[in-house]
Amino acid sequence: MAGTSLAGWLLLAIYLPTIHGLRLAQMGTMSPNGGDDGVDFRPAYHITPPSNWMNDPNGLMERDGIFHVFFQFNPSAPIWGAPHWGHVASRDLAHWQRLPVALSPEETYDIDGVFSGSATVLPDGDPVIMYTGTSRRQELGFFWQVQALARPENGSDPLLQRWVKDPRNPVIEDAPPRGTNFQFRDPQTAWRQEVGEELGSLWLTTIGSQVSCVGAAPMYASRDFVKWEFFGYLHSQPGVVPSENETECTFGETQFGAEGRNWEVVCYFPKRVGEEVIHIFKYSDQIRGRTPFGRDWYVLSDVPLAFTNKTVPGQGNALTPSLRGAPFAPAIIDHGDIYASKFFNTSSGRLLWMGWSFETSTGCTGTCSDGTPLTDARGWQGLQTIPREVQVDLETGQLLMTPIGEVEALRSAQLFEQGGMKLVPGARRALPLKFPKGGSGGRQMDVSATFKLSDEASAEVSSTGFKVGVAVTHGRTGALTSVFLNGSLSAGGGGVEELEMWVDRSATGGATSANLQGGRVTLGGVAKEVTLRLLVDRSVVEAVGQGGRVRATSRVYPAGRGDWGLELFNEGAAGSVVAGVEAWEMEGAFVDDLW
Ligand code: DQQ
Repeated sequence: MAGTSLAGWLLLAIYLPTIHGLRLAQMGTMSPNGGDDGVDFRPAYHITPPSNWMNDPNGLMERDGIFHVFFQFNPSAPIWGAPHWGHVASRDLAHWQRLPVALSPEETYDIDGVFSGSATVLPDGDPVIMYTGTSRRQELGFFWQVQALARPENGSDPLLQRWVKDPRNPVIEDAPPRGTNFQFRDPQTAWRQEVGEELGSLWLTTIGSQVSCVGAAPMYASRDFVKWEFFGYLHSQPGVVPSENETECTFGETQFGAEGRNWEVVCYFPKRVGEEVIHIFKYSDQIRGRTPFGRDWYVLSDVPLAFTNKTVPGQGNALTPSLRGAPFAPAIIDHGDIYASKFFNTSSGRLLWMGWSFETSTGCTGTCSDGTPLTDARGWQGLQTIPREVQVDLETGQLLMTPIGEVEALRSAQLFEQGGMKLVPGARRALPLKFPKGGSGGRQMDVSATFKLSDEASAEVSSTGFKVGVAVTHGRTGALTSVFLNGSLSAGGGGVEELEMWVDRSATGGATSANLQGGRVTLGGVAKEVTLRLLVDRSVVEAVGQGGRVRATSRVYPAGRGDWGLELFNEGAAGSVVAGVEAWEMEGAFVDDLW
């Protein structure tokens, strides 16, 4: 296949298992460090694998009032390998039941991995999964990728526990023209679309790809969901020119996407906002040397899709990312340890999002897919975020993404509630949390904090530094994770004009990704108050700032034992703020039976 070095693929195929073999051999002599006892770091209310390795969310759907989350799962080891589809289901998006593996590699076309994919609920109510089947063709050495279908064995089983692969698989074998079957995966939930008078209404899907050495989202069209044909490009990597000579994409570039020249887990969802339709497109890219090396992006557009069927990415893409006449530059979905996330629609028309948060503990590189002695000893890796509600804010031209309201069903004891707490500049205040007996000691918390500018701060006329936040303290060692909002006040007084949110892990210990994760918040006006929401769950802090305008999901591995706590701080020079905080203990999400 053009663009691929055979020696390179072979090297990787041999290299990864060998490395892991060595690590497993070391395990017997290794003892986990403080606090890492295999239980402490496993989140309780986030979806985690029953054991071993988890990565991308797959096949997200609601069917007859049951929500299904499938996920990339290696049942044999706590490292990436021969993906299966694990499965959990829920009736309320808060409590989840673990179900048997839904799809396993067992056919010639998927023998080396049932890679990522999606579910589409057809108009008759029957769901169908489209996934990527991979086989390591001996002569090619690496993962040859084709698309395949699976349907429930028994549509009347509300839990959809058993899945049958379509005998006509693979249903899409041809990568797009000038593409490669080595970079052709993760079909997206299909949508039905009028594509012109001649063709009428078709099913369309889009598949993460590399074409002519650029990241691309080719579309495939079908009338019957079985026969699919290339249908031009939905979108492709902005700012790069497709290569005339595909062999310029050498091994490293093709597999790991140097310069992001390969797109994975692409998603497209149109969303009605008032009278208009906003087109939301998402992709995942990897860039060696970037921290984080994997990242998820979105673009928005108010321009209708225009189908051209062109065969070169970027020359007639259907989607033009543009809002209110201005080009829409790719925006970061989450500044933390997130990759391969997905959007999905509920039957009531809500648009939700969920992402894989990989481990970043000591020794991990990238997404920790080849493990470390520590992750081997823990016996599991990876989690899914709490689903987030997605709204389009047309005023500021961005997505607002907040943890779904349903997660509040997991709140048990209220640990703290108080408003009107004045924090003068330099103040730091530990909150007296009331822990319930038998609870998590602050390791599982839902925290909301509001910081209002006091009159004296609002009256400031200079552009003074503003920095307020919440620190999660991790037991007796003094380790802490700070989440803060900083920026400046408007020159004319009255509020915060510039704002950023950051998760600071420099005093947490144990994470290998950047200590500071966060970024700028687009406010759309001067703000009188700023807000933080933290979902703390043992080794993850999901931080959401300013009503979903900024998100960072950060993994934390504090070594300390003893109760965790919360501290408020005001480190800015901008004047006093008045804080309000509510915090709850969170119950575990897993149940034996949904009824
Ligand atoms: N992981 C899957 C692929 C996908 C990648 C394999 C993203 O299908 O492209 O486990 O993490």
